[in-house]
Amino acid sequence: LYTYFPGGPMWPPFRRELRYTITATAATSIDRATLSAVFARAFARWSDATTLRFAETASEADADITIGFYAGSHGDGEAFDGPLGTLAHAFSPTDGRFHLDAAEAWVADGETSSSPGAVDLESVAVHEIGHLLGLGHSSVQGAIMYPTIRTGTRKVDLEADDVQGIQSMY
Ligand code: TQI
Ligand code: CA
Ligand code: ZN
Ligand code: ZN
Repeated sequence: LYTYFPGGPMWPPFRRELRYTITATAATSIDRATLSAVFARAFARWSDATTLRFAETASEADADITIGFYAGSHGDGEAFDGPLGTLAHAFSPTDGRFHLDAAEAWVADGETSSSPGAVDLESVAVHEIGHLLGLGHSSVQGAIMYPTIRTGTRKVDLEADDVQGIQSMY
């Protein structure tokens, strides 16, 4: 079953259109257009299941959600750890920070990869967006919010459990 963050934080009902910006891309070799496309697909998984809408904005001042790649310690007390281990983290509503470990071998083309340590960016993005919206981890194996994923695999489709969880909020 799905869970919420302690206290059940969520985006309030008058905020159903959330804007995100992709900043701090210097630490990744993935090009800008590819990043825009991957995150747009990842957000669409959740907007398709809810009344939420997401739009990319170039202006950080306008953004509810800020996405960036960082290596090692990056100022929030949650240092990244190099290849594998922690891949990314996202803060609960309505913080909006979503950070990715620049040291991962991110796969951003939607293909699965057999190279050791490859991590599918879209799969991680779909999971972290669940956290940004207020979901914790699920006990249902196969759910997007289940707390493990095998490296080199792609898991981007919401399961019934993810849909029930998010629809209980939005
Ligand atoms: N990052 C953890 C995660 O997002 C961070 C974390 C640990 C966390 N405990 C938490 C976040 C409790 C919220 C609540 O789960 S991670 C996966 C998965 C990670 C893990 O880098 O380990 C994915 C990031 F689920 F596959 F294991 C993305 Cl998809
Ligand atoms: Ca890492
Ligand atoms: Zn961080
Ligand atoms: Zn998680």
